[in-house]
Amino acid sequence: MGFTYAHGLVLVMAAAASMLEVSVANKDWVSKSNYTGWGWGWGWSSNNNPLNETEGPNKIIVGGSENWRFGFNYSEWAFQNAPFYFNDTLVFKYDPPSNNTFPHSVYLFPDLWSYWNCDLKRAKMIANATQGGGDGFELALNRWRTYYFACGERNGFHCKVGGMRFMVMPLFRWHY
Ligand SMILES: *[C@@H]1O[C@H](CO)[C@@H](O)[C@H](O)[C@H]1NC(C)=O
Ligand SMILES: *[C@@H]1O[C@H](CO)[C@@H](O)[C@H](O)[C@H]1NC(C)=O
Ligand SMILES: *[C@@H]1O[C@H](CO)[C@@H](O)[C@H](O)[C@H]1NC(C)=O
Ligand SMILES: *[C@@H]1O[C@H](CO)[C@@H](O)[C@H](O)[C@H]1NC(C)=O
Ligand SMILES: *[C@@H]1O[C@H](CO)[C@@H](O)[C@H](O)[C@H]1NC(C)=O
Ligand SMILES: *[C@@H]1O[C@H](CO)[C@@H](O)[C@H](O)[C@H]1NC(C)=O
Ligand SMILES: [Cu+2]
Repeated sequence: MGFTYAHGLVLVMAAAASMLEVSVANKDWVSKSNYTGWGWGWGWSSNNNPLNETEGPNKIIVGGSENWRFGFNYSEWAFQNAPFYFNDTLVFKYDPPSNNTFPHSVYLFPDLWSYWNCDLKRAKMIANATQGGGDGFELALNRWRTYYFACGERNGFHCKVGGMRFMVMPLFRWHY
């Protein structure tokens, strides 16, 4: 378990550093540690729950109580709620389009370059504007890959300016 913890932390830091978005020197990164996800507290610094390795995969609501919306910093959220594990499920919740909400969606970028530039040309839509309603859109992290998520609305504006992007690299969980 000690190894899992350290291993996870190193990978999280590496992922965060490669994003160039999350500064480890940022004084806020320890204190702003409220756990906004939903689950049993696998986050390494996020809450008071001890690791409970008898639990199976978690369901994590992206953004916690903020859901999937414009103007929330999801790369920071992902950093604070890491690590995520193989077979965990991410849930994207957002209101369907109506007269008083702006639509959102979920896209996957193929690589870091397009993620970094919010370049949607080769991105794949995995959930359209209506699929975030109700219980939300669920995606199981069942591939050994880095997932580059973003909202695809307004031709990258939500991604670039609205903070609606983050990346996740699922880790192997040694024990259940
Ligand atoms: C998100 O937060 C990180 C770390 O605090 C910061 O570096 C980054 O610029 C923020 N991104 C947005 C879109 O506000
Ligand atoms: C974090 O938790 C503290 C104390 O529990 C609370 O006062 C604060 O409002 C919370 N911050 C956020 C962003 O939820
Ligand atoms: C871990 O979770 C299981 C299933 O919810 C529960 O039965 C068990 O008591 C928990 N163990 C600890 C140490 O919290
Ligand atoms: C992930 O879930 C699938 C289907 O439930 C299961 O067959 C597989 O063993 C799981 N893999 C890991 C590493 O937990
Ligand atoms: C949106 O507004 C139009 C005209 O203002 C109205 O006819 C329509 O019913 C509204 N739709 C919803 C979902 O509220
Ligand atoms: C979104 O996807 C759902 C499920 O595939 C489909 O039923 C719906 O028509 C789509 N909505 C739009 C606006 O494309
Ligand atoms: Cu959006």
